[in-house]
Amino acid sequence: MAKSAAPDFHQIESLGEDIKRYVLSILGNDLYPPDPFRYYSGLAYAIRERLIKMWLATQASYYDSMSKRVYYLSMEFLPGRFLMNYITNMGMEDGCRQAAADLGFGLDDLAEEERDAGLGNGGLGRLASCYMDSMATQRIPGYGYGILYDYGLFHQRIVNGWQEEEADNWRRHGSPWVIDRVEHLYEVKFYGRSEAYNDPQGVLRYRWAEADTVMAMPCDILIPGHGGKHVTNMRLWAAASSTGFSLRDFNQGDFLGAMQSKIHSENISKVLYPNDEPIQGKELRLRQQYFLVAATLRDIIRRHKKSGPGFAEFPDQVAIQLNDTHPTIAVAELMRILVDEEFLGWDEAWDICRRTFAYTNHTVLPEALETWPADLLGRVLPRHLEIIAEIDRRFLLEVAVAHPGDQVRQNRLAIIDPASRRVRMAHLAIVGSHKVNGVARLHSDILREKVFPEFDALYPGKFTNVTNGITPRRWLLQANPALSRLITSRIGPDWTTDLDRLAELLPLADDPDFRKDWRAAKRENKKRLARYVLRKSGMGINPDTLFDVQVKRMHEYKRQFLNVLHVVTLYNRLRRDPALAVPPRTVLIGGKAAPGYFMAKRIIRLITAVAETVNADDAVRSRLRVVFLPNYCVSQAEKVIPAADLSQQISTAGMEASGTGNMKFALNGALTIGTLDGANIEIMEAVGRENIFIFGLTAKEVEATRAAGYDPGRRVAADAELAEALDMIGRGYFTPSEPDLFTPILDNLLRHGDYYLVTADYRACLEAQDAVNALYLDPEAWTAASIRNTANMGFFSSDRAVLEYAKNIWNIEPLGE
Ligand code: 26R
Repeated sequence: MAKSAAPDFHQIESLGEDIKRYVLSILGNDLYPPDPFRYYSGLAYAIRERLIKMWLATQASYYDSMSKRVYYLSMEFLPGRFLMNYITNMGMEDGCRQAAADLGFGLDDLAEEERDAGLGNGGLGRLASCYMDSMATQRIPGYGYGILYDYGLFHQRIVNGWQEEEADNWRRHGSPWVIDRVEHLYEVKFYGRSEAYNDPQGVLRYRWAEADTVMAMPCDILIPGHGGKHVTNMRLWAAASSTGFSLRDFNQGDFLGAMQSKIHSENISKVLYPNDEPIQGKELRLRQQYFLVAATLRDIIRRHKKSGPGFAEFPDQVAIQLNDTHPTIAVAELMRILVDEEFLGWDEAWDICRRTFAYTNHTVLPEALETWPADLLGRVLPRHLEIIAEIDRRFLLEVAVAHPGDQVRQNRLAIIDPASRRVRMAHLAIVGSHKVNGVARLHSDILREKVFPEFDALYPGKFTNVTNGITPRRWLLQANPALSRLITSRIGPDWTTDLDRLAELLPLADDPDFRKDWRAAKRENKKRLARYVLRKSGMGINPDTLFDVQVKRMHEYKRQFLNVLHVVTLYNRLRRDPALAVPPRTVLIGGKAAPGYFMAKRIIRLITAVAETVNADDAVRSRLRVVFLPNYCVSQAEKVIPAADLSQQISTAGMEASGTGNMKFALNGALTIGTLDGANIEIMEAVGRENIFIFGLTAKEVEATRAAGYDPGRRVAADAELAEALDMIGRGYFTPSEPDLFTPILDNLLRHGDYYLVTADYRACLEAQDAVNALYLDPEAWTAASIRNTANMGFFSSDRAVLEYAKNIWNIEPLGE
């Protein structure tokens, strides 16, 4: 059975005919004139058909092996485009190229027709998608579970220098990758009340009465592993009204009123919340979270029951990973099902729960730790609030045993904060799981030592670390064909599933011919990006300049502002000394700001303003250019990252949990300029201190600096270049018609204590940039360092990461061949 997915599923010969058939029959379109979008869709359906056959074989092998499975619960997935990923993972690239050419198209042009699936905000969602790829490739039996939002993350446009948001109606022109399973609907309840009753034996029980119901429809997206031997399923739920509309209201003549409840239900999967900071008390968000959890647990339990064993064996068959606290209501939901519906005793149910769940934390920003007002939670999910209160009561008894009489500690650890009456989702997740992990070593240390030390003391061994990883298939093999070809020509193809093999490139760093080829690959990628920038923004950039890139969500802690201060300083230096011995530079910055994040939007405006001024200044034109890349997303990252020389990873130390962009850049041979934060530390250890530009305060120093009462004013007064740059921004040098535009940014820095310590790290950042310039002026040395970066990135494969989860957290063995 394991040999089920043999290559004959791929059926390359009939591909061209299949594409035409799909254009005609499924899409109902003429073959002429040959429209690229139609042919992209035709190709997609042809691939989909082949994939479904493989998937059915994979499912059969799961059932045969009776293996334990992992369920990765996430409110966000960020897969990007599918077509090329399917094609490369299934080994169909040559066949597809030929078929496309026979129809008069380039395969890459067809691939450009696809819209990104942007069902996530950033790092957390993209990580989930990398893990799907690795689970499929490493044959770890599992599923991703999430929500099929009608609208993904908004599309960003830049209008007069400002961000504007546009709805991302990503499925408008069809989505060949989504398989609607209309026949498998579940009911999900909301509202109503919890009702006590006596069962026939006279035992007191509870049930959920007078609830509203919403239907959850599963939609599957198949994820093929590399080599095409295994396919993982990502099941995303779409909401549908349970009744269509209320017939009673309709009969009484209230048509709109009748439609109202239908709309209310279907709103649940309407839109992804575009925030990467707290969503305060939004009922719809809570309903989304419960919708995901309730439908998913029903599906898991259905599958468990079908396979035979009872609930005592549940944790031996099922591992559930909570991707941040967003799906944590699952702890209460599983308890509800086991106690209220399956009639297990509390202690037995609780034991099952804890052995089933594990929780990954992705942020230490205090404002991002999720809490829900108990009132709101109790109104939407009445029985769950009771269950959480009971979990809390029993947990606090445990605390009281460990620390008798320490009421203050009990209040600090309580799941329901007695002062604010808010439910602390992280506490519920910690108490309800057997493992809690951070996503980089520093982050996991901070969780244990600073954020949750009392939980760590209470539950020794529960806290652990799994440093994030990225999939080498999408982020090197697919995104960077030039470099992939070169690597494969020297060390063979096995690095794609065994990334440590890249270390075999190390000796080649000393080979001048290899370095020349390496530079040629980078140059090809830079030209590709230059063409893209020209197409999208009409602006020409020069591939023979240093490409200095910062792409990520806009956030104060990520310090795009520090990047701007470097740009302004470099600008000033070049104006003063046009012969300055620095390499010409193109600074590329991209990222979306949460629509309500005032300061992040101002920083975008500052970047576009600086870009306008610098790019219009003939005195520096050929030495410095600044580009804001609109609408940063996965498909754009695939073009930007392989073209970067320098990767900016400059968050305030202690604040970026891990970062994954940092890994993608280094894997593609960019050198990092960064702080000792998140996974940067581990990247430095891997690539070597001499192949990375590290600067700035450490996490411990950040803490001490803040504790000592940092005074940005003194720092600015002592640094003429810093003072000059701030002065220019503050006085409207870059926006003469609106001189006060950036006062709020400056106030944050100079009047409100510079919480993110931009001024504290400024000088160190500039010195690091001096070192960048010096090395770049020596192309041979730069290239050798670039090769050493790629060669040492094996550890950061998501294959390694999911295998760690499987071994240390899920207790799951990968399936054999
Ligand atoms: C509560 C809710 C509004 C919310 C808060 C924070 C929603 C989303 C977030 C974003 C967080 C959880 C996130 O994306 N964190 C990122 O996770 C990446 C993957 O682990 C890390 O690499 C990255 O450092 C971290 O910021």
